[in-house]
Amino acid sequence: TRTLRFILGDQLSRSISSLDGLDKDADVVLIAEVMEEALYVRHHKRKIAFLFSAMRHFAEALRAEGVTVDYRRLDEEDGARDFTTALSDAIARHQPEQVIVTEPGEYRVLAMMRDWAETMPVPVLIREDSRFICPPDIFARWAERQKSGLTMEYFYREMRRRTGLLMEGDKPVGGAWNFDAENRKPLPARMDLPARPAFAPDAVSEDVLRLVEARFGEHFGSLADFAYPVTAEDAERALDWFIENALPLYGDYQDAMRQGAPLLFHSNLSALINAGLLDPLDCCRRAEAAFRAGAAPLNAVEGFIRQIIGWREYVRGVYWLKMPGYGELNALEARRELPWFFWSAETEMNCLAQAIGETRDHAYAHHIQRLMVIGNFALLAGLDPRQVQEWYLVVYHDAYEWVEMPNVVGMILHADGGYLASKPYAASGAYIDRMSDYCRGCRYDVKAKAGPDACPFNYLYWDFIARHRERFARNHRMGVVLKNYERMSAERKAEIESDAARFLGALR
Ligand code: FAD
Ligand code: DLZ
Ligand code: SF4
Repeated sequence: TRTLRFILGDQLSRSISSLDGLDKDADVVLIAEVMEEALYVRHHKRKIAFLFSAMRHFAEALRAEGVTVDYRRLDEEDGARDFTTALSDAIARHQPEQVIVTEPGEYRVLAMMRDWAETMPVPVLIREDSRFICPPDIFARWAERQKSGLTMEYFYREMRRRTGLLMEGDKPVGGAWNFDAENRKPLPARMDLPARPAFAPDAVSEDVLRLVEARFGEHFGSLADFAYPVTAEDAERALDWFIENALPLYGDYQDAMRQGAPLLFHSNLSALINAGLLDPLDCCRRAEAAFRAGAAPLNAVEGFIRQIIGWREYVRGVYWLKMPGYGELNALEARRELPWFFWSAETEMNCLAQAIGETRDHAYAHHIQRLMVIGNFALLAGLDPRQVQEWYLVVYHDAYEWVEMPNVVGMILHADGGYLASKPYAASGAYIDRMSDYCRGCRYDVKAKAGPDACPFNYLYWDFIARHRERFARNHRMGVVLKNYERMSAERKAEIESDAARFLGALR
């Protein structure tokens, strides 16, 4: 063997940099199911099943090409405990001259890889992950130039220029960079949603589903009706389906929520992109082509592209810039334990019960559920950032630390003091009522401001503002809200405080 190429579970792309220069006659590709990766947090069953099945299918596809693959299964006799053992076993078996890996999505694993370079008997080369548009050092240089703090929008414009997506020369197509103002419509009650394609499990997936139920049966979540793509071909079909059927209305209803319909017009491609079954830039080019062909409007296509080359790249940049240490931040000194209903979905707050129940059933919730329902609650209730991070890393099938952590620490909890997003995404019940039909089925009254029947978001919002008013006084984007609070009567302020204390005191 000349080169041993180690591919991790979220690097399942034929064009991954660790496969560049592959010599089919001499090299071996190592892929390993290992207990430590399934247990460092107790991932949702669906996430483990998706990854193991995708890994097995990827190995098959490489073999079909004539590549030698050393595939370590979790359930074999001498299965490897962790990445390090899997690699040293494979070095002993294949006696390679060198090992090549692609940089991972987590600082924890990067530290492991750097260790390998020291401790393994052959050189270990770590290559850049070329699936991302903005390498960490370019992001760091951009961030350094931003003298008054980071703004995603400016970063996004750089990425538009860098990729040429939706550009005419150096100008944005349509004369504006951003059409977000058009992308906040509530869903009309009678609006039909497009039926989704299902990807029924094949024999490989059935095997994996049995393995996951047997080994990780106690983990959060359901495996019922598993129908997510696990091959690059099926991922491509899911992308085709999205571009044709959901993209045209993706923009309009991007922020809408409807009970019983977690997907709406969302792509549900995140787990496929993050694991390597789809290329992010390719997804954007496909969306752009639909716009150029007149098959999807600009607000939808721009919105979709912004999520991918804007937000997705931006959060990754912040992650690598701020690690290690980003996960420990707690600017708002939030210390409350995660309530049990995050695992049981049993709460009388209907919006939360729906979003958490869908998360349990599908390992998915769309962005506004994650941000403005669950995230908003975590922020207002002052939940411990470490526990909230772990929850988000466990429950979503697209969750890896590089993307989960900045979304939790920076976007929802403001635990980084406003580094990633200058203003906390806090909202009262009125926002959820406007954007969803959840409140109709809720035991709380979204219109009531105080007392045991009032929507808890209503007083938790003001209690949150009150608790942090000194800090927020320094944030000009919070000026109007603070003024509204200061104008309240002393009785009203006391009522907010006691409603919040009663509610929070009863959380278990
Ligand atoms: P669509 O709405 O169809 O969006 C298209 C694509 O844009 C997504 O597939 C995703 O790749 C990308 N994207 C959109 N928003 C973001 C964002 N804020 N950050 C990064 N990428 C984005 N996304 C993850 O992939 N993994 C996570 O672990 C994750 N954790 C999150 C935690 C919180 C608290 C919040 C608020 C958001 C999180 N997101 C995460 C971002 C976003 O919610 C999901 O990417 C999205 O819901 C996935 O569904 P979709 O593919 O249907 O998205
Ligand atoms: C999430 C995950 C799980 C559950 N299992 C494995 C595994 O057995 N083998 C593997 O290579 N990768 C797995 N992964 C994905 C890794 O955790 C991921 O590659 C690292 O966290 C780096 O992002
Ligand atoms: Fe959620 Fe409040 Fe509406 Fe109930 S009333 S669904 S708690 S926003």
